Amino acid sequence: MNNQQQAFDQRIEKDISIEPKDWMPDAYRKTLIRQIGQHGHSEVVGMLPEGNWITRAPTLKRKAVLLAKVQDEAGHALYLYSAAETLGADRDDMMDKLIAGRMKYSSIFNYPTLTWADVAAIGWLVDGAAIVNQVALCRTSYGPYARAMVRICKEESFHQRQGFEAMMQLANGTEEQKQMAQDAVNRFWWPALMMFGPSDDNSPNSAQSMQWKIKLFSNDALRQKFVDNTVPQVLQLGLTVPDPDLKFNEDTGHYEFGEVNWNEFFDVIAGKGPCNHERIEARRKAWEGGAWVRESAAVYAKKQQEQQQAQKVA
Ligand code: FAQ
Repeated sequence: MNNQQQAFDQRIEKDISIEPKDWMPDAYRKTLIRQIGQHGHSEVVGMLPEGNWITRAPTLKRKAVLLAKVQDEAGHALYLYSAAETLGADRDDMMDKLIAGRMKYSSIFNYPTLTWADVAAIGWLVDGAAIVNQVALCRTSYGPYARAMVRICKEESFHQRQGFEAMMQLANGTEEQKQMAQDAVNRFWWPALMMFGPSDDNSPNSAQSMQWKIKLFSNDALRQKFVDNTVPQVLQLGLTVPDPDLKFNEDTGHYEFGEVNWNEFFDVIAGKGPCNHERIEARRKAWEGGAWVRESAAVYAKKQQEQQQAQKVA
């Protein structure tokens, strides 16, 4: 084993973060670019299902909150793409791969938001699941990713709370509103559980990512944590979890739950979910339509640089 590899292994062992200029194995770099890039894409594509409701939010207050939330998600993508760039990734290349279907984004954003209650469910359940995963990533071994996560988690917890509050209002509203809330839970419960990825015995990247401390907990461990956190919230709202096998195990202190529909999960990540085509099409249009903005910004930045250099010479 060479000295560089040894130094890297020791840092991982001692929980000392790996920084952009440190030597790292190529496969570690590649795994991080894959995960951070996909995470960034999830934030960007994740703006679409909720963004769809900005013009139809039921009150001015809800509209303002939703606008802020959707903008936060764009900011999260910027932190993440920047973190991926510190590893040598190229943003345009990542975008091209997303649009060509060669880079993934979270399965959850391939489901439609049929009613306002779905927007509340996304805030509460989807951001809730994202937090469980991301709190763990605050201690991930790559420094820029860990630091991005700290900032992102602060905003995600506001998102989760506003979603729960919006859901609470519906659950305590008219019979029709309560039914809307229940329908949204029925639609989003299982897809939220799928966000944690395939089960541990079917997760090809987990073993190596855990050895490198990119992932600190397994997919199943985080899924269990989410279920344990969230079932009491569903019950508090007076709603039910759409899982006939759900039961609390007094001995373990955990909820036992039914089998996720893994066929559905693998279909969705293979591009065959209800909204995959629509989501990628929306991203393609935005990327192509925004080309002139990127070109203008690049020309402006170059001019600024030239001016600064000219001032230095003078
Ligand atoms: N969807 O071997 P594993 C958010 C893929 S942020 C799609 O277990 P890994 C904020 C996986 O990439 C949500 N694909 O993989 C928000 C791999 O494929 P590949 C995003 C999935 O990486 C809220 C293959 O399956 N969060 O929601 C999914 O070790 C509201 C085998 O899987 C993150 O990205 C999935 N659910 O573990 C925004 C967190 N699961 O690449 C707007 C960071 C797995 O080999 C509104 N990422 N795959 O072709 C992670 O923690 C990990 O990447 C996992 C997957 C846990 C997602």
